[in-house]
Amino acid sequence: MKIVRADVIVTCPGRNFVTLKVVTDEGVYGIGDATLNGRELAVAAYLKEHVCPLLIGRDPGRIEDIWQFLYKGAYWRRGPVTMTAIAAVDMALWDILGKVTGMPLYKLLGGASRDSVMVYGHATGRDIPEALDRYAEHIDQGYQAIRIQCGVPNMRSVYGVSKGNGVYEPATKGGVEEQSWSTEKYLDFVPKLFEAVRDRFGFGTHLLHDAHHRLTPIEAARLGKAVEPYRLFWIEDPTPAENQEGFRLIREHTVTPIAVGEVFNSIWDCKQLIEEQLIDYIRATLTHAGGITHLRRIADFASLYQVRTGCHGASDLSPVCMGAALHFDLWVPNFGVQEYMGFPEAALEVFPHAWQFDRGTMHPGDVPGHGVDIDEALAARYPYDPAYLPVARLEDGTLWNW
Ligand code: EZ4
Ligand code: CO
Repeated sequence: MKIVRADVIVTCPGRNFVTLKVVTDEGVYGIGDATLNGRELAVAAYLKEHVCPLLIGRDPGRIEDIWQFLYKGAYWRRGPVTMTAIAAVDMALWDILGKVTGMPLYKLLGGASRDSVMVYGHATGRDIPEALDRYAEHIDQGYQAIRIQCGVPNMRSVYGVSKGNGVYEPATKGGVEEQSWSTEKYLDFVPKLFEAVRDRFGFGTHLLHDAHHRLTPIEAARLGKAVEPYRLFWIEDPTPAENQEGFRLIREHTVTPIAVGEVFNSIWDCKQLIEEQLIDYIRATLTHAGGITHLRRIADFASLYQVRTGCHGASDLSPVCMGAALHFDLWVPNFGVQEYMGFPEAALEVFPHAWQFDRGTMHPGDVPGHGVDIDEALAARYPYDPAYLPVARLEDGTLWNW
């Protein structure tokens, strides 16, 4: 079997997605997600100009060799653009292998380690009562794990809160939106949010929160310590993680579990965090961290240190990534939780999928491969529409971490 074509499909059914379709001489094809939020066309060009031509004529069954070829062979290793492109190829090749062997991806990986995958949803509100109402809705839908984000009093805007009544979408059209941030106001307020959740709903749900890299290590330590009574499942991205040793300071002060890594693209981004047991959950995901072949390596390494997975699953990771991730989650022995934000209706139509949601859990389905396809004719009806993540500035105008 040989690869005869590799096409890049850019589409915007409610938000932008980049998809790779790898076609073989036997007509079997595989699909991979190559979406890098806000920098979509860089990956599309990397694939189109530099990767797709190199795939032609290769045996799609040599997944590991093609991964090594694209990683080592480029000379320029790592980085989000490169690793997202490699991930898309890898995902598509695993999809082909599944179709050829007639097996769902999770069986190829070693079979299911659990009956279903626990996912967490997002409850966001402009203030505490609204956030609690959203939290209650998630409980009604069967969620066992819920992330809460809430507007901070006297702050102009806050990350993770949807505009109007729509679902929160981590990208805005028509330029880069500027939002404001005050660590002082946030730190004074946010423990009250968790207290309100536990007061109203008790301790029966896993409570999660994303600090979105806004704190310094000592501020993160203070937050972790202050919220220990509310027993969070995790605080996510408390501080930027380029400096992995920064997390030692957090660890010295608090037992609140830490999740990090949605922006990571290789095992080198989290090697120290994992081996020094500075985190509890690794959030790297298939699309941005080199696909199944590389994420499996990260998860196996993490398992040595009892670090569990908590894959990023925002709506900017396409339904293709969602499908592949659910296979991965169903198999991976050291699974923690999977993020699930849902998708715009149009995206669900463009990407026919075997995965299903059922009362706070998900299953990838049992069709061969990862079970997600793309309707190219429908995709063509949604042209690319540039959108960017917002940026955050301190109240004095200083550009801050998003
Ligand atoms: O900002 O997916 O946990 N989820 C998040 C997301 C990220 C976006 C980045 O593209 O932090 O909303
Ligand atoms: Co996050």
